[in-house]
Amino acid sequence: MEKLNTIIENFALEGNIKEIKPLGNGLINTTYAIITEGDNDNYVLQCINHNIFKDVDLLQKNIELITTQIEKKLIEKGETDIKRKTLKTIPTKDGKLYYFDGEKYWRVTILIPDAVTFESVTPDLAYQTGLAFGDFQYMLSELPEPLGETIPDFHNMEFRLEQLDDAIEADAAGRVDEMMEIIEEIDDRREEMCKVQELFREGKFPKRITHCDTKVNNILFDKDGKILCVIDLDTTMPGFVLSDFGDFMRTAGNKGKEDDTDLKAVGIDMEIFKSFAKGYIESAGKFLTQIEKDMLPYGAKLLTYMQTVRFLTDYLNGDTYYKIQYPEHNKQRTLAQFKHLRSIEEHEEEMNKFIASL
Ligand code: GN1
Ligand code: MG
Repeated sequence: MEKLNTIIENFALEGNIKEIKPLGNGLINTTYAIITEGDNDNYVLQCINHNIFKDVDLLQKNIELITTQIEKKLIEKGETDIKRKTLKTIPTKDGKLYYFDGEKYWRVTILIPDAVTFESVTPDLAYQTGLAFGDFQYMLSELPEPLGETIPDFHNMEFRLEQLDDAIEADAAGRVDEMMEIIEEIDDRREEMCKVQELFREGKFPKRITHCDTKVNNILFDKDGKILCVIDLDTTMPGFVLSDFGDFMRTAGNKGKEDDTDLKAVGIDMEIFKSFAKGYIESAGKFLTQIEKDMLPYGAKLLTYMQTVRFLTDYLNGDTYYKIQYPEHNKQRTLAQFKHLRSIEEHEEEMNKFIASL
């Protein structure tokens, strides 16, 4: 904590610091809340995972573009609660968007007051969130400058499968044998899961600006259950709308947890699916093409499949990417994601019918 104090001194913060404490449970960056004395703003200090986000300049410039655009759009709409609905970066004392301490990269934003996050939501919250994501994508459809890819090929399914193949080939942790059954299940679905990329190459499926990490705990709500804003903007970049729809179904749409040890608890919650889809199509309907709308249930499958592949790859590599809490954590995550995928597959027809009815 001593070290954190000296890091914070480099940022243009107001007020005296009372307390610094860990915040949230992200799997990538390390996050702290900075609580100040009196009525001053509180802040969020984050150590950027530089192994994963290699180009911090590009990352922070993207975020500045995104938040400036959201702020502008909200003001145009007559929104008054701007401070709680945009996640502006607090610059360093010399006006930079991050601070490099010679080893690590740090950034600061305001800690949005009176906000909460959830690991699961009610149907009503899911509906609100659907509306908000449609809006988020819409607001970012007219950025003054294009966004860069903060992680190249982030949601590229073909690339994720290549990474899995490399991991199987290397078998660095000696875990391939025990995962053979699931590796075969993954294989069976390869072609289908790369279909959207094929459609993109044929010019039949567009790319837009998408958040690419719409797990439910990346959304801030106020105390009355109204959505405030979407956080964790690191992966907001060009992608398929399926990513954002799908990641919400992968997380909030799961009756269990992404790493549930009780696989029986895992599976799609159709109430959440329907409520979110309704909200999302209400707001995104104004720009979605027919094929994008029709393929939303496929998106739920795709993102859950992709996350299964990513957790499995990390398990085979010996846990080099995701933070883990126990040695078999990535294995448990893989099994839980796969169980969720199976459940989505079982409900696909019902999902398709519902989307068609909207
Ligand atoms: C990571 O940062 P966090 O924990 O919100 C990951 C997502 C995964 C998610 C799985 C940059 O998100 O892509 O879907 O874990 N972020 C990155 O829980 O890889
Ligand atoms: Mg997060």
